[in-house]
Amino acid sequence: MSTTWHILGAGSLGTLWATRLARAGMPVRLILRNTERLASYQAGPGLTLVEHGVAQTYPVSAETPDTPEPIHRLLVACKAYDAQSAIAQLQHRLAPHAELILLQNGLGSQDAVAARQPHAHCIFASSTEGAFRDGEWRVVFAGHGYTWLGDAARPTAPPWLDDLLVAGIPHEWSIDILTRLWRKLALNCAINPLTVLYQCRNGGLQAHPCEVATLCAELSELLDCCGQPAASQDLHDEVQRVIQATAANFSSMYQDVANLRRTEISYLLGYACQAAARHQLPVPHLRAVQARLVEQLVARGLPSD
Ligand code: NAD
Ligand code: KPL
Repeated sequence: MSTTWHILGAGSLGTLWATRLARAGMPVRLILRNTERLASYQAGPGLTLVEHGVAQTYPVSAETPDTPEPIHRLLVACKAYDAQSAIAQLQHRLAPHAELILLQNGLGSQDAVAARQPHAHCIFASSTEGAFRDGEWRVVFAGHGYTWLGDAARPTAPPWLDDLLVAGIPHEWSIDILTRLWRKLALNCAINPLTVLYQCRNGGLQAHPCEVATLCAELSELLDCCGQPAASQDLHDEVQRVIQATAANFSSMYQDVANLRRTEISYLLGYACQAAARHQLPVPHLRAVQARLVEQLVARGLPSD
């Protein structure tokens, strides 16, 4: 019997993973916040995945953090700002050397988790898949993509990647996962905040080429300073390509703000500005964008961290 996939966070990405793993016959258990959420879930037929317009429901098992069984493999699918406290709730259940697969975007939350869980085996992930919830316990698979997984401390791929293969989850083991996470952070820092400030789709940034170029120049210098030269290579070109390729889309940060949801600013622009401060690198444009973004968030009554 293969190891159970415990999934912490039954939101967009957590449901996308849970349904595909369950569909492939893997043992999956969702960990919901409390008995109220568990009762709400158990009152329905399970988790629904909408793919290519077709909805399929899977009766995935669920539990609360208080369930006594030990956890050997935990897919952490919470937002970056919730990851650490959500895992801490499960501290007593984590088996020695449990595997924690961290799906959070940006940087900062992964190190915070790893520092609190020195005996766990933390695997970092960076995903270009896209999903959103269109109802309670329902998720729409909106953008097919790839998930890179890696462990900066261990270059060897774990055998359970076969589960992902069987489940049809496109993935690759990456020996330079930090480079991937930094690169994605830089792309997100160059695009997402400006889409909030200009209230536009990604393509709207084509009207602000100088601002995009200046942010890319500062981000490239920062990546070099942080020992990430591969992540800084041709950053501006890639940012322009992404803006063009996703011109009709609203960035994830734009969508969070539009839906009055907390953003992951601290793990993107906040992390970049803190890293620059550590290296005494002046990044005046990144800081100015951060300040303008914080102002916008506060004006809308959203947390600024
Ligand atoms: P989400 O808000 O849809 O889901 C997070 C879930 O975690 C929510 O259901 C929330 O209730 C749950 N949660 C929070 N604290 C919890 C706790 N203590 N116990 C149990 N559940 C808890 O978020 P998402 O869109 O799935 O994003 C998750 C992460 O993946 C983010 O870092 C995001 O940036 C990243 N990501 C998302 C996508 C996407 O398309 N949605 C794509 C790439 C990366
Ligand atoms: O990842 C993105 C997001 O919206 O979060 C893109 C499309 C790359 C824009 O930064």
